[in-house]
Amino acid sequence: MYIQNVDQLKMGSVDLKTLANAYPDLTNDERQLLADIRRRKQELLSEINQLKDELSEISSDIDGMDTEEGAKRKNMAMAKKKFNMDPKKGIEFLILQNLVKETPEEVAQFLYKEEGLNKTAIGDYLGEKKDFNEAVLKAFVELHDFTDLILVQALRQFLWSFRLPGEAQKIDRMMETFAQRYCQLNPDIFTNSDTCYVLSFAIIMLNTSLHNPSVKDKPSVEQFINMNRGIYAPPPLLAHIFFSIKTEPFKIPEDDGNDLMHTFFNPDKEGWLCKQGGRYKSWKRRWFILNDNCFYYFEFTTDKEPRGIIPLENIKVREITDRNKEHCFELYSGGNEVIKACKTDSEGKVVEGKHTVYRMSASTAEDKDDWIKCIQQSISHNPFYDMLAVRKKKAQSRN
Ligand code: 4IP
Repeated sequence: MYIQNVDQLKMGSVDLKTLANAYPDLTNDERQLLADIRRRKQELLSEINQLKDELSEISSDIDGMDTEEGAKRKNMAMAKKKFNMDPKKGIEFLILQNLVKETPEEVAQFLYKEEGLNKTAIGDYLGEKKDFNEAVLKAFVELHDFTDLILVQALRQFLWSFRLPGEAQKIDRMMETFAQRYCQLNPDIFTNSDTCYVLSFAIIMLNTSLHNPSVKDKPSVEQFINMNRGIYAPPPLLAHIFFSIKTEPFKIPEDDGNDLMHTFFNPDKEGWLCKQGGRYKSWKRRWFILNDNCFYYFEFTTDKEPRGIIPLENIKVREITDRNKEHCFELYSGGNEVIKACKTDSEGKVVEGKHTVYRMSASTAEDKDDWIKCIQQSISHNPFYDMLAVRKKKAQSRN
């Protein structure tokens, strides 16, 4: 019998006597060597088995981790999908699944950093008038670093991270948060955040005027500076802004038609018109500026102070024929009462106007039509202009 016990051999625990019986032809040294080899083999086998156990333990850990990660990834994809359909539900799901903590900072991080979120949904969520959403908006704006950026660059960055919602109140809150953050990081540029706010809108409107094909009269840099002289922004800064927007329009997130360009379509206009006097019906050539629901007239284009201001509240405009002048239109108030307006008299005192109608004559029929169109657009109620007018007043009173 060569092998008495197979198991013994397999285990390598055979002694020399057993080997002598199994292999009578081998010398003692050879048997010793064989025994050593078998012992070593057994040691290696047990080491291999130990390693196998360790490996299977690690791989079951990895499997566990994989499923946890996988589930997390799946939930995150689901949260994004939900968010894009209904931002409020998406955030609730995210918190419920422990994907973010219920803090404004964590939610803001999610909105700012996660890919695949719909920018309209982000804008809607940030614009919501609830304490938590407002805190998220603040945290979201704080994730942007506007330090040492000129206002246009900061706006470019800001307006690219979400889509401004169409509602005036929402836009107001968002732009206010933006302006405060910008001024906090760049304290030496504006005297107050209302000025920064108003200028931000002027920039958005300039972008529309310069790049919207439906705006025919593109403003020049001088006109842009003139239009914003009430804002207290230095002309070199305004010029820099003008050329930055002219060479590179704002890139705004995908739109559904109700876009920023439409919302802020700029009906402002300026140019020469002849104006008939109130009591004495003489005609005077005046430089007119239509801006923010107000009609201003100046003797010269370079004058700092207007000769007269006609607020367009409760005012209507119509085409009219005049015996002495061509291409006429007039502003009227409906009743036969005096239109509320103010003017500077010959002694430089500000007095009330005395017109029941303001009759003007343009130099061409097209220009007359354009004035009528722009005035009509300006007087039709637009909450954005109300909102801006409030800010402008605030900015001016604080300057
Ligand atoms: C004046 O006529 C001018 O037309 C004034 O216009 C006008 O003031 C005066 O209206 C009118 O009497 P004369 O210059 O011939 O005297 P402007 O101020 O542009 O020079 P308005 O109110 O249109 O500014 P009354 O209503 O102030 O008389």
